[in-house]
Amino acid sequence: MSRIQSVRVDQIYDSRGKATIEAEVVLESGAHARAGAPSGASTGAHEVAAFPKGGVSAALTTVRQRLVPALLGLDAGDQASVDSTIHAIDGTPDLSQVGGNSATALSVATAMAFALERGEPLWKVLARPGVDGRKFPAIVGNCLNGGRHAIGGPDIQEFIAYADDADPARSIQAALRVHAIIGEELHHRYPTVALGRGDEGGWVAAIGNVEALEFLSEACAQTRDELHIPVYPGLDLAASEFFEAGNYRYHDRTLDSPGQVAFVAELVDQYGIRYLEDPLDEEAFEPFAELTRAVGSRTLVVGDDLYATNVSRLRRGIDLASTNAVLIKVNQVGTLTDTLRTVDLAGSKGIATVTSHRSGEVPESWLAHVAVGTGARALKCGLLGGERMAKLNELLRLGRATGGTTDAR
Ligand code: 2PG
Ligand code: MG
Repeated sequence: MSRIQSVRVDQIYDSRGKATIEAEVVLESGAHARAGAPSGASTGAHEVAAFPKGGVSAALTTVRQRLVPALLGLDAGDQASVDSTIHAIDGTPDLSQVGGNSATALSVATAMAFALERGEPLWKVLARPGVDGRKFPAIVGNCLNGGRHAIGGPDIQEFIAYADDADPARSIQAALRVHAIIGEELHHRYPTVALGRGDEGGWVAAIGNVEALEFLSEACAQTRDELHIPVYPGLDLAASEFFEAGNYRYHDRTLDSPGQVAFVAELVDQYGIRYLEDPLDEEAFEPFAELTRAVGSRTLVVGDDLYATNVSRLRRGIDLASTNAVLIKVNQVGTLTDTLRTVDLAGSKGIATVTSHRSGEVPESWLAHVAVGTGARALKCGLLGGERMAKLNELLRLGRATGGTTDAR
């Protein structure tokens, strides 16, 4: 038994300079690991509370006084009982006493300590049936930012390079190339205008949605020609952020729900989009289903705020055929056990999973292991900045360690 000997939680900062939580778990064997939790900006209404009222300091007090004593002596190899202890001590449906970020940091640090004790990589401890570590996710690489992640940019939150090579090294290379070409082209077209980068490393420019899509699709086409790697345009609209009183409000147009479905379906066909996240409001299960019926054979239709990694919301989406994919963010739901429950439901119903970072991240690499261990269809973790590179570089290492993939796409 891998008994937990001590647990420490502390405040650290995320990539936006906002306070978050880190946990360290030490086992009786001496094995120990640390994990930090990320934070979102465009958070879904159905996510657990990242922190209790009172923020990080209130979370630290509650965890230290009430949760840590309950975790001592538990078996780190029994993730389900560690995670159910977190829920039992919290006692609320949305983890609003200890906070989802404390839950994530504690849950992941426990799994990491256990993996270290066993001398195994984290992905193996998390591995779902049939996962052998030789199948790698496509890369969802954020190239241009808008919405809440970039003041002054387009309404759409993320313009994405979806790089879908079986070899993660090639996918990463292609996504980075698309990012670089967009930077060069923006500079070329607007030589005297200042260019910035958003929260996730994508470019920020004062351009509209359609112009941004044109930059993106041209950069993908050029990269395909140069490198012969399958890379195509993708979007995360984060549509709940501009959905007001039944309408989708863009800077230049207002669309009702059928109008939004038609507009997005047209974009998919016009630009050859293969990755489409949150094109509709987080309560729009039926309109999502309409859109998936229209374009789901040509693109992943991914629910992020729609599901919030929550198993019962995903069940509803499956019943209504709302999407063909689900975004997986550990701290949207709290613990690894909650996360794996959602992953397993998706797997049993043929719904693809996309393992995702948050816009405020920590410079850690465990997310790459969650992606590989859960057999994710894609890993979304941004492209530039140390906190994003930590995950991409870990995926490269995992690719090398297992000798790469044998599967063709
Ligand atoms: C999203 C994420 C990450 P946030 O909407 O998918 O890209 O953003 O972490 O702000 O919710
Ligand atoms: Mg999203």
